[in-house]
Amino acid sequence: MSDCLFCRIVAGEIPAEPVYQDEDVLAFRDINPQAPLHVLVVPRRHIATLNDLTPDDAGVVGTMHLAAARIAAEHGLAEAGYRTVFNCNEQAGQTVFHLHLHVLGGRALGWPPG
Ligand code: D5M
Repeated sequence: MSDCLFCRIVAGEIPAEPVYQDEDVLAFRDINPQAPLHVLVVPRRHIATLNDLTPDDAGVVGTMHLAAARIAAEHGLAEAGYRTVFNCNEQAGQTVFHLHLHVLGGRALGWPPG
């Protein structure tokens, strides 16, 4: 989708700071970090929200989580802990409608989220 921000990052049309990539996903630093580590893991293929997943997407969603754990470990956070978050639609605060998994860590994170 040419008008999707994260599709354009995946295509290299908009710069981002990549931290991991494979054939199915790209991970890059959030432009407005909420923690010392704040990375977004996105599928290369456009999927708007969690509601739009189909059983065929189970593999890529698994890959997104494996990437998150790998990124956290590479940043020394496996033992200390970190958080992964999908925001889905307006009340959860989703602002970019291309599925993305937030990976947050490097500080104590409050619960419940606001
Ligand atoms: O999260 C959307 C996230 O996307 C939010 O944390 C900011 C981030 N964002 C927006 N534009 C960019 C660019 N250009 N690079 C990196 N990160 C970006 P949501 O869950 O939809 O609220």
